[in-house]
Amino acid sequence: MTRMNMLMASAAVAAMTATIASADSSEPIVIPTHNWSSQIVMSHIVGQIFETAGNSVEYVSTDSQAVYESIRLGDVALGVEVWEGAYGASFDAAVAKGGLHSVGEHDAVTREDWWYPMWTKEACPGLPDWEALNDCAAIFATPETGDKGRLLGGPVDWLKHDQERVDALGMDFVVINAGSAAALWASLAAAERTQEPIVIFNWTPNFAEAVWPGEFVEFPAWETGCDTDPAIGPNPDATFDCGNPADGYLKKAAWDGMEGKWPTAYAVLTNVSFTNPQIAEMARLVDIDGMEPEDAAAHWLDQNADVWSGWTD
Ligand code: TMO
Repeated sequence: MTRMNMLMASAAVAAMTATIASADSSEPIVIPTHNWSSQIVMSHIVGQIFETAGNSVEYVSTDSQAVYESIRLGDVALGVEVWEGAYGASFDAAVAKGGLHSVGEHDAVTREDWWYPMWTKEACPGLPDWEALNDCAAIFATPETGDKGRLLGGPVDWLKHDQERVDALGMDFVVINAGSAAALWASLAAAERTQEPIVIFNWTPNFAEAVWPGEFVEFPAWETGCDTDPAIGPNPDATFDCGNPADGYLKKAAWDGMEGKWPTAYAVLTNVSFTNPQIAEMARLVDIDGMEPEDAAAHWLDQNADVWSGWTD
């Protein structure tokens, strides 16, 4: 590039930043983060893209169910990972009250459910069928669960209704909630050392599938209303007698006031769409490589300019 061209290019960038800054409010866009790695990294990726467009951004750690009320009220501006299985019900309830809306789905297809690493199948060959799992309940027993099997569930705020499912399907399992996602991976790594059977709550996209090959337990298939209507699912008297959606959505959510206040950032958010491998990579950078989420986000943006540069046009 000649020196003249370079001067012209930087002048164009300065003019563009100025235009954006005047279109959007200078107040920070508040982005909520939750307790699993891909969501935190993705929040920082989206926030750092906003910053390249001249916006200012703040992050606030937020309960992953209560957040939909926070978005609805405009306390936070948006949400980047609305998983159908975990948050579909809270999202829908907030939409019905008014104040937030979907700004489209990611390309990614999601699943969240009971899952086991492959070595578990040797001790319980009828897997992945849930009735076969239940027949093997005793091999999953721990001191905490007596002669019943343990499901190591996620943190309670993910609200997976696992104990309701155990009760609805008459399973010989007890749900123990892990305190954090990191506790799930630590238990899985410990079980791997002794090749002990283990069943945990897991999800995809996630880094774990690359580290520990495994399978989801196949429960009676999810049908809309299984969580609200006892008539749906095999037990006519109970809700939650089914698995989570096997091909769930991953949505983005925005406060209804976001478009008026930060039109440029809002337009970017509508364009954002990540794939399963991209989201698994975000989790891996933190959970395996040990990066801080904001550094992982900067690294990802640096390596994937071709993916996101079009979103800011
Ligand atoms: C919502 N989650 C990905 C933790 O299952």
